[in-house]
Amino acid sequence: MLGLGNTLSGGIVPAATGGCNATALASNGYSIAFDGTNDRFTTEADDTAQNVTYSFWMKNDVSGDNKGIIGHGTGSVGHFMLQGDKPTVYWGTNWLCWFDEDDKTDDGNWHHWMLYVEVAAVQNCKLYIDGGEISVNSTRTSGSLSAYTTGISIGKNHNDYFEGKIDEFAIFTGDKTECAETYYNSGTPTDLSDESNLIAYWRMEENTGSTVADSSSNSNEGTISFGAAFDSDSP
Ligand SMILES: [Ca+2]
Repeated sequence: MLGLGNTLSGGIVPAATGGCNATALASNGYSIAFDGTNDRFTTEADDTAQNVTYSFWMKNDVSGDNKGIIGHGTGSVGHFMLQGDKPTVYWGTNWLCWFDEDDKTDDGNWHHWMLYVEVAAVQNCKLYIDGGEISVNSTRTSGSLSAYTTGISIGKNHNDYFEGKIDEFAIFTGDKTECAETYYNSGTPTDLSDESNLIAYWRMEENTGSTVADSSSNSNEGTISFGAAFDSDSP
């Protein structure tokens, strides 16, 4: 699926365009809770490695490892996790980027996360929590990118599962992190449905059934299973 913001053959990535808008949401009533054992959200979206930015709200109180926040198949493929207390981009064998530890990663409160992954140059990863940039701690680039084998999963990667709650999950082509402070909006989620470069946007407001609608224009609906459940706790 080619679109604006994809990596071009020369490695040039068009900058995110259209600016950043903080439009108020009418309401936000629900998130999805994951048990860390087998709960998952799956979709066919984001099934090919390309440079993207993930914007989401997350809450967990697990100290140490809490893996499986984002995955893309079997093995450590397109895997974002908390390894120890370090947010970790694990996009292939010996193809990693670790961020500094931060109190916000597991303090039991809702925080806004914005992660940029440059798939062919993983060392260029960027992470913002509540609008503030988290420094890159270390990288490993002796290996290579692993091809995705599924669309994105949330709460699961291979046999690793995330314990906590996630809400208002959006994917953008290219580097959208210039919008991190705007989307954090002092702790109140904004409506991202009209933002530029949007691939998918799951608001998780259904509170019934197992299908999660895509609030972008791309109809990338998701499915929750194995006990992942809507939860009235939301940011
Ligand atoms: Ca929501």
